[in-house]
Amino acid sequence: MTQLRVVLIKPSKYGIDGSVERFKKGYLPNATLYHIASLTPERIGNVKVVVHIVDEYVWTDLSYLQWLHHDSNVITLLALVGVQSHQFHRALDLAAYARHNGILHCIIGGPHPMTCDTTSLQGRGVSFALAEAELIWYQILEDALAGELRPVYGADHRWAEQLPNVVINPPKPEELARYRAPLLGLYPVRGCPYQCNYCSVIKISGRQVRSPSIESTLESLRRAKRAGVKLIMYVSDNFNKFPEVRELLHAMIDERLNLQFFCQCDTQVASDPELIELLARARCYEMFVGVESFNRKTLKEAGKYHNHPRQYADIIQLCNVAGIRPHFSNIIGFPGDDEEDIQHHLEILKTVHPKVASFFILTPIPGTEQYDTYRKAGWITELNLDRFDATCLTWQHPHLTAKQLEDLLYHCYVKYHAYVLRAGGLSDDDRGIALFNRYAAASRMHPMAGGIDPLRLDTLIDYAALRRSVYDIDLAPLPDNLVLSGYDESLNRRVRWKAKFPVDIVST
Ligand code: B12
Ligand code: SF4
Repeated sequence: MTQLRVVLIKPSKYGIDGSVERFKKGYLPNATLYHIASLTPERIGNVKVVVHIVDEYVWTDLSYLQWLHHDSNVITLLALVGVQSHQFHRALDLAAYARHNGILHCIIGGPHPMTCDTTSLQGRGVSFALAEAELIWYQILEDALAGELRPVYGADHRWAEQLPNVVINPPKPEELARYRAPLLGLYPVRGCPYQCNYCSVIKISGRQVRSPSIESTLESLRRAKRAGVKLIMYVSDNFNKFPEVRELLHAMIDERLNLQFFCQCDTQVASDPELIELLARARCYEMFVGVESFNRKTLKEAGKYHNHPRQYADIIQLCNVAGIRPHFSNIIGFPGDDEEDIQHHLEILKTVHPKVASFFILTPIPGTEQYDTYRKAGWITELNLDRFDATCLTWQHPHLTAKQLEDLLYHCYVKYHAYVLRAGGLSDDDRGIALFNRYAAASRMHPMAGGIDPLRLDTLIDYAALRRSVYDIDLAPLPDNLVLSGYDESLNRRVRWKAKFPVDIVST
C-alpha cells in the first residue's frame, strides 16, 4: 500500500425541508479544513499522504462522494472536521455512507464531539475526536495506516498546553473561487477568559489564552498573500485579549503585508482607543463585537459581566474614526425578552448605528452551561440537533412562540439594514453588505448560513436508512455535556488574564 488518502470534510447541515444546505457561492472558506490539512504531513514513513479538502456548503455536485468508496490502491481516512451541533447528524450520515461503501477509518471531530457526550454512538465503526487536532491528529493518521482507529481519541486531555507553531497552507485558486471573496481564516490565538453561560468557545478552546508564535502566523500570512488571498479573517474570539496582538500588528505593518483583515473583539476594546487605531493601521477592515443586549441585567444573567452598554457607542465612534467597519452581534430571545423588548433593542441599536448588525436567537447550545441548566429545568423542547443553529427557538420561551421569535429575527435584519441604507454615508462595500443582509433576511435565509444562491442536491431521505442501520437511531439523542478531565480543569484554573487585564469581571 503506497498511499494514505485523507478526506477532510466540513459537513453541512440538513435544512428545515430536509435538504443538505449548499450554496453556489460560499460566504467564507472554512478555517478548520485548512488548519487540519496543514497539520497533515506529506509522508508518514515511506507512505505518501494525499489530502482532499471538501467544504460541503459550497460543493455544487456530489463528486466528492467518490472518495468515500473503497479503493484497493489506497488507505482512506475520512475526517469530518469542525463539526458543530447542528452539523452532527450530517457528519454521522457521511461517516455511515463511507462505512457502508467499505471505508474502514472514519472520525468525527470539532465543537460537538469535544463538548458533548457521544458514548451511545461509540463502538459502531465511527471514531470520535474529543481533543484539539494538535494533540491527536498524528496518532489518528498513524493508526489509520496501521489498520485500525480507536473508538475515541483525546478523552483525558482536551487542550494542548502549548500550541505548536503551525503554518497554514492557503486554499488553491480553484478552492478560493467557490467563495464570495478570496479569504483565509486564521486562528492566531484561542481561549477566552470569560464565562458567558451560553457560549461553547470556553468548552472548545478553554479559558486559558494560548497562541502559536507570531512568526508562524506571519508565515501563514505571507503564504496566503503569495497564493492570491486578499482578505484574512482572524477567527479568534477576543483578538484584543491576545497578549501579543500589538507585536503581530506592528509586524504586519512593518512587512507591508497589505492584507486587509477582519477580527472579533470583546466590548472592552472600547477602553483601548490606541489598539483600535493600530488595528486600522495594520489594515483591519471590520471588527465584530458581541454586544448581545443593551440590558445590563440580561447581560449579567448570561454571565456576560464585561459588557457595559454605555460603552457600545464609544466602540462605534472609535471604529468610524479609524476607518474600521463596526459589526455588532445581537442575541434576541433572552428569557426576559418579549416582543416589545426586542423592538426596543432594535431602536437603540439604530441610535448607536453600527454599519453591520447580526442577530441570533438565544440557543442553549449542547455542551454549554446554559444548555445544562435549561435541560435540567426541562425547558428544551427541540429534539433535533439540526435546529440548534441559532435561527430557531429550541426551548420553551416564557413570552414568545417559535413563530414570533423567528419572524422577529428576520424582521430585525431587514429593518436594521434598511435603516443603515437610508442613513447613508456608506462605502460601496458597506452598501453591498447591507443590501445582502436585507435581501437574505427578506428571503428568510440567515445571512450567516454559509453562502448565497442555495442549491439542492440531496436530502435526509437519502441517508435515513444508513443512519438507522449504523447507529440504530433516527435522531441522535440530546447529549449530556462532556465533563472536563482533571488535567483540563487545571489548565482552566491557570487563567492568566486577571494579571494582564485588570478588569473586575463582576463589576456592574
Ligand atoms: C469562524 C466561526 C464562524 C464563521 C464560519 C466561517 C467558516 N466558513 O468557517 C461564521 C461567522 C460563518 C459562523 C457562523 C456560525 N457559527 Co460559528 N464560529 C466561528 C468561530 C469563531 C471559529 C471557528 C474556527 O474557524 N476555528 C478555527 C479552527 C482551526 O478551530 P476548530 O474548528 O475549533 O478546530 C479545532 C478543534 O475543534 C479540533 N477539531 C476540529 N475538527 C476536528 C476533526 C478531527 C478529526 C480532529 C482530530 C480534531 C478536530 O481541532 C482543531 C484545531 O485545534 C467559532 C468559535 C470558536 N472559537 O470555536 C464559532 C462557533 C464554531 N460557531 C458557532 C455557532 C453556533 C455558529 C452559528 C450556528 C451561529 C452563530 N452564533 O454564529 C453560525 C452557523 C453557520 C453555519 N452555517 O454553520 C458555535 C458552535 C457551537 C456548537 N457546539 O455547535 C461556536 C463554537 C461559537 C460559540 N459561540 O459557541 N461561525
Ligand atoms: S466573551 Fe465571547 S468567547 Fe468569551 S465566553 Fe463570552 S461569548 Fe464566549
